[in-house]
Amino acid sequence: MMKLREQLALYFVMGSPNCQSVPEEVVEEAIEGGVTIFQFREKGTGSLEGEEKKRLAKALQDICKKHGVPFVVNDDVDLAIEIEADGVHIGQEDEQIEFVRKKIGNKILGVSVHDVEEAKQAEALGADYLGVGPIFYTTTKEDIREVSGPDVIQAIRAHGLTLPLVGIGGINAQNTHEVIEAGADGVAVISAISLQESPRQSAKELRAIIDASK
Ligand code: 3NM
Repeated sequence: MMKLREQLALYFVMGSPNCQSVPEEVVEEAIEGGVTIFQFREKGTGSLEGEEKKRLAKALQDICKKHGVPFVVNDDVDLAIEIEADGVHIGQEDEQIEFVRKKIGNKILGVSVHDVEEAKQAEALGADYLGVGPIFYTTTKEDIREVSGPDVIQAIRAHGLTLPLVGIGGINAQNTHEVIEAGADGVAVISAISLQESPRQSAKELRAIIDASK
């Protein structure tokens, strides 16, 4: 199996509110284009709940399984355990890292961080990878922190943190190379794939840039 660091190259994050067409089709196309890991993030206006949310999660998980792409659930630790997802991604405001680790055992545990201190703490508490952001301005998420630019990734690396990490927030085909060159193992994107005319073509383009920037 590929190492997590390699699997993080092109991290597609998405839920039904992020799609203009059928979510299953968006994910399938994105993976065919070159997405290497997927996060189900069912949040925001019009997001599904309960059984509907679970149904979509399982459908997207099946697509990921078919292609051998890890399937990660955002925030909802109980759902991740119930459907046997490959991992969980949590923010600073969600359940504590240690507590979640106890619940999920050796599943992948990703943690959102915004600066060097949070990165150090997440590593010490046993995160498997970090999502660092917002690197650039984005309107996809409402409650974002201050935009940091790729410099925060450079700073995290300069402090000796070697944990696999991806940048997130406003990343697209124009600025992906800056994120990789700053020291990220990959980029996490929503709209640069989900809202494009061809998720397949957009993923393919991003993947080529990432591979060329390493
Ligand atoms: N987390 P887009 S920014 C889900 O800063 C998320 O932690 C962020 O969407 C953070 O690729 C963000 O469309 C939104 O900008 C990413």
